[in-house]
Amino acid sequence: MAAPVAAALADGRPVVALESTVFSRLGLPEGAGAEARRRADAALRAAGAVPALTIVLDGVARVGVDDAELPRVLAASRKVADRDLPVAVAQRWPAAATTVSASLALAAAAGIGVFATGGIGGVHRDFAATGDESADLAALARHPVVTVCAGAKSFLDLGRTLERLETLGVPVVGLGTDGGAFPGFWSRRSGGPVVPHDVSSPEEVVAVVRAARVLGYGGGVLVVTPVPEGDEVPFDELGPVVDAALAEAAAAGVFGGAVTPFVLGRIAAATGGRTVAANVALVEHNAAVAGAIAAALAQEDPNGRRQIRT
Ligand code: PSU
Ligand code: MN
Repeated sequence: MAAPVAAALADGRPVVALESTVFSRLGLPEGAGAEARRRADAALRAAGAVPALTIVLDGVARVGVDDAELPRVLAASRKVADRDLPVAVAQRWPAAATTVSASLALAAAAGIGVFATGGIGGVHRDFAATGDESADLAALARHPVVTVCAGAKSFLDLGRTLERLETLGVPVVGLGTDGGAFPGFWSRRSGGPVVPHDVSSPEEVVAVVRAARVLGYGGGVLVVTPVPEGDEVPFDELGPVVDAALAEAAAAGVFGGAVTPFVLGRIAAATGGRTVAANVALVEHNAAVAGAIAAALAQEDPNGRRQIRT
């Protein structure tokens, strides 16, 4: 664990974990990843929270990196989900970017109660044929961490993703949603699915977390908040672009963990980079929201991290 993260946790000050896949070439084009990381970092610090970026470097699972190590984070070309972590460590992988599921595992192990990402993985549209469902969903249910995201990526089956979260028992709350619409990652709405519950403030998220603990629920809470209005790419416009990208992935025989990076890249190219700008803006916004939640948690209890874990 990085020294500033350990010190903040020991003092009960707010800490927010970040994944690294979204900032790496697997999530965003070069330059945009660096900008997203910088803006997320600044948003967290403005909220009074210490950022804890997770990654595997030289076979060590890291929670928090220093600036000198950032180029290695951004250049990581391999991604690790939670089940890959033991292999990455045992085989001493040089640089492996964490997904949401791996980040949640590391955040929980470190005692960090809040995590920010862009969009979570979910149930893929071709699930019936491939069985492809992101490990992110099970990890959300397993670890006692609040995850802040802009929904799930809209090339997924969002209805089924929400159904799985219900089955897994993960509370899902919307903050600042567009009339209760489930956010569509690059878009504020996603054309149908609604968020199970809305909350009105970070403090209300903390109240949900506290109630969950009192009721004996040991898993995570998912907070969905839409991309800021001026930064979205409207859902109607994205529909055909997403369909074409998925068809290309199928035609190219892309499968497994390679699907998400491939499809993200095709959609970025087809929108002339507008989804990239939206992605950077929503990551920054999610970090600001996560920072506010972590600050509210720490204020409620000087040992905020323990409060969410017990
Ligand atoms: N959100 C983004 N960009 C990304 C991802 C999320 O804005 O690249 C990554 C996350 O790391 C997420 C992963 O956990 O995609 C899901 O991949 P898969 O579908 O293979 O589980
Ligand atoms: Mn998958």
